[in-house]
Order: sequence, then structure tokens, then C-alpha cells
Amino acid sequence: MKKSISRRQAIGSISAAAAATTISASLGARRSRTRSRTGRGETSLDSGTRSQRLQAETVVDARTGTPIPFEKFTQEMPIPPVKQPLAVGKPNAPWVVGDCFHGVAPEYFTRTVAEDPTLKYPEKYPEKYYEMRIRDVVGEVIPGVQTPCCGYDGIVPGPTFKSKGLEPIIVRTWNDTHYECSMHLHGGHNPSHGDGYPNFYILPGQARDYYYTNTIPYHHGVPDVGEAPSTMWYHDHGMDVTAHTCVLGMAGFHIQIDDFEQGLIDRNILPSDPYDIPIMIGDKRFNSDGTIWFDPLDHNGYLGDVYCVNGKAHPYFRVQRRKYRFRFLNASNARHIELRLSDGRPFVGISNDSWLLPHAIERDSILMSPAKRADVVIDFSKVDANELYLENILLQGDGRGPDGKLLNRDTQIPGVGLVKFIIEGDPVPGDCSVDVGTELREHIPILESEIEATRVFEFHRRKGAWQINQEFYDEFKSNACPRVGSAERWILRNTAGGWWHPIHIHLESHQIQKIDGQAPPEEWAYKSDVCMLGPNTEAEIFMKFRTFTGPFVFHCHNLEHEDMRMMFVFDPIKDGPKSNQPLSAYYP
Ligand SMILES: [Cu+2]
Repeated sequence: MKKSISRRQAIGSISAAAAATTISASLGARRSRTRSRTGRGETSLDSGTRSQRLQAETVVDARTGTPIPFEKFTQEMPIPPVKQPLAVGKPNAPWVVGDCFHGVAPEYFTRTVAEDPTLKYPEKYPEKYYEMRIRDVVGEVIPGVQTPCCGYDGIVPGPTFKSKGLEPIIVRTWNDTHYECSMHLHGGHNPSHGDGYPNFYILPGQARDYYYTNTIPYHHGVPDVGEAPSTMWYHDHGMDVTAHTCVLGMAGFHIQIDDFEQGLIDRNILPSDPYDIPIMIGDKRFNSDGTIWFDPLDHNGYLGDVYCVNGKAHPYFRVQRRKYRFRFLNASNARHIELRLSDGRPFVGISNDSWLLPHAIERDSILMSPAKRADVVIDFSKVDANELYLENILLQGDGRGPDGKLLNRDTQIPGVGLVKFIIEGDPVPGDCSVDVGTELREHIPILESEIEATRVFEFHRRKGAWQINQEFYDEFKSNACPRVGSAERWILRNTAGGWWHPIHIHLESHQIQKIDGQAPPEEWAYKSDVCMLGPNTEAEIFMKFRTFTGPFVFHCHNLEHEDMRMMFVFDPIKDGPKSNQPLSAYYP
């Protein structure tokens, strides 16, 4: 296959551009070093106690900071537009599915379950057809400053896909950028061809038909409705360039609502549109000319000092006095956040990652590594004040991870305001009923008796980069080949000293059994697709491998670690379990 530019050329051009921007950022930072960064309404890093602030400032100044002063909470938080289909139903297909350079998944034509090819996977609704283009765009992230970005459909975040459970969709995605892209639907259960395997590209100028089944796996012959996802997100996953393309803006939401969740909405238990709001949080650093600072030679983890929420720096959002559902996503490359409301009132937590919890739980604060999601309900009718801030209370000085301890934090630390909620009007009558304890989605635990194999994966630093079990990512080798249809126990062990590694496993949810021998906190006790590994931490997880053969990847979601090879391949196959096999398929 002929590629437009070689990988080495691509990396070289990025490095040269980044070297120039790094220097300009450094000069800008020197000019602004005397400026205070601790109050609301100014550019700010994590604030904390006086000594913590000084410590944080020292780290930031050593690594440069955004030299553009601006007033926070002066821009309205946008809600990404909902992506509209071109057509619905096969007779109305706007093009022949698969008739593009990178084609479509073979499963589009078979729709059979890999563990039993005589069985079709569940579908209920006619398929929908979408077309999307990845484009360069100039946008206003900081008020009054023009910033070149890259986005799906040329917007940041990209448009929000809203689909029904068991409604297949095809997204023909064109790449109008010079990056070699690969789009991953994070939290989805989809064939390998369109899952965002880092080397299954959309080359510049070309298109790939992404076939999202929106199906669920079978559990003992019955569709496993516990696996139906809700808050997914899509983002770039291209080999070597993911950290850069994601900082530039290649990310968006995909919200799926199945019949069960629609029932919770119809019975006025959960808030619905327009009180169901996705919130994408990411940190960025800007050069004095408004461009996004990025250093591709930094393999530790990108940290910004400006928080962007749905693409705007520190925005405000007007709300009524009623319950809202917020779908929080930490879309940062390397920054962990802990979300809290400024008056200390707890959230009603209703999900972890893609999946609703069995019942709503109270959460005083929400710790989120990169890529984690958490849906919450906030009841603004109980707030007397007219303002409330969503804050990050977690200090982090470099890509290593949070500075403080995970479970023993001083909650008196003033946080950094991410969003200012402006609360208007009187309490709204007839509000929805969700509260702590409300029953949500059934959870089917994976049983010890179902486990067919145990594998151990150690995450560590070696040879100046990041490895798993002393190996770098190899796109042509399946490190783990579970038997398709089986369950396995995976031990995820962080032996990288003080580094944090949030481990994301594609294809299906995993169930965390233990963290360092203890039961996990309740919000992580059911289904996850990102398992946070703190320093010297070991997690034991159970996972099933159903519906599709691979290859798929699992990797650290600190995107610099991922790009620098902390990524492995798993490939569910008929005659597993095996290890270290050639790939069963390849879809360039
Ligand atoms: Cu990592």
C-alpha cells in the first residue's frame, strides 16, 4: 500500500514544528513568570495550600506555562451538536458500504457471533449511515485568541453521536489532515476492523467505513443487557501520534441509550435532554501566539495549565433549579483529576466508564484518570446560592501522576474552578426521581468458576520508554489469545516506581476483583474499561472475550506512554487460550 508520507517523515515534521513552539512557549513563560497564578479569574494551575501552590508553581515554571492571561468564566460552555445521519435503512444507503479505500469490517456482511457462527448477534433497529471528516480548524478556546486545532467535522469536541442499543451504524470517516489517523470508539463492542487498532489507519485523503454494531454479547445464550454501554467517546488512536492528535482536539462523545435506559428516562427516573449534558474535560498549554504547545520528545505525559471544558477554557454554564445528568469525561493525555463541587455537596453517582451502576451511590468527589468517565446527577434545586463551581482538587506536577495519596487527601484544599454553574429561577416542579440508592442497571458478575486462564501483565519503564512484560508494542504479534467465548483472570501489575498507569482494555468491560488484595471502592466494583494503576499497585480483573475475533489492543491511557509502546495486543481465537501468536487478521 502506498502511503502519502512515511512515518519517519511525519514524526520529523512534527518534531521540528514542536521544537519551534517549545522555544516560543519558553520565552513567553519567562516574560510572565512574575504573574500570580493562584486566584479565580486568572490563568491557574492546581491551587492548594500555600506550600503546595509554591511547589506546583515551581514545577510549572520549570516546564513553561501558558503566557496568555485571560479572565475565566466569561465564555459559555457549548454542548457539542448531535451528529445527524445521512440516511436510515438499507434501501436508503447513500453509498455502497465498504466501497472506500479502507473498506468495512467483514462482520458487516456476516453478523455472526465468533464463538458460534450459526448465531447472529442481536440487532433491533435499521442501520443508519453517517459521514464525517477529520479536519484542521481554527477555534477560540481562550477568549479572543485564535488556536489551530484538529477536529471531527472540524469542531472540538467532535459532534455527539446518539444511538440506540442494538442499532447498527456506519460512519464513513474521511481524513482531511496530514496525520495517519485511526478512530477508536472507547467503550464500544465492535469488530476489530473499525475498533481503532493503531495500525488500521485512515490515511490522509482516504476514508474508512466504521461499522458500529451497538450490539451486546450473549451470556449463556441470552443477550447480556448488563453490557449495554451508555457514555462512550471516540478519539484518535493512530500509531505514534495519538497524544498529539488528541491534544489538538480529535475526540467526541458517543451516547448510546438502550430500551432499558430509555425506560428509566420515560419513567422520569433519570434526566433526559436537555438536562443530560456531556462534559469533556482536558488540559492544554498554549504558546503566546495561541497555538497549542506540544513536545513530542516528552514521553512522560503532557500536562496543560488551562482546563478546557467542551472546547472552551474555564467556561460558565446556566442551569435551572432541577436535577441534571452530567457525563464527565477526563479527556486529558496524562492529567488525573478529582472532581468536587465547590460547596462540598456530594454527587449522586450513576455510572462508571461506559456503564450504569446497579444503583446510584453518593460520591463526595470523583477521581478520574485520563479516559475515565463518570455520570452524575446534581440537584440544583437544593442549592441556595446562585453559583456553584465544578472543581479539580487533585494536584499533579508532572506526567508521573497525582502528587498526593489516593485515599488520604486533605479535602480543605481549595480547588481549581473548571466550570461555573450559574443557577437561575425557582425550583422546577415534577423533577425526576433518581437519588442515592435508586436501582439502575443489572450487573452480572463473572464467576471464578468461569475463568479459563490467568495472565500476568507488568507495566514498567525500560530502554527510555514504556513496556509491558519487558516488551514494546508489536503490531504483528498477539500477546494474549483467549478462547473466544471464554473468561480470563488478568493480573495488572504496576512495577514502574512512582508512575501511574491507567490501563484501558478494548472490546468489552472488565470487572475489578481486587486492588492490592482488597475489594475495590464501590464505584469501581462492577464494570470498567479503564483500570487505574497507582504506583506499585496490582489489580486483579475478570474479563470475557465474546462476539468478535481480534486483533484488539490494551494499553496505558497516559497517551505519551501509549505512543511510546506501553501497548499489547489480544486476539480472541477459536482454539485459545494461547500466547504470542501471529495476528488472526489484519485490516490496513
Ligand atoms: Cu502509563
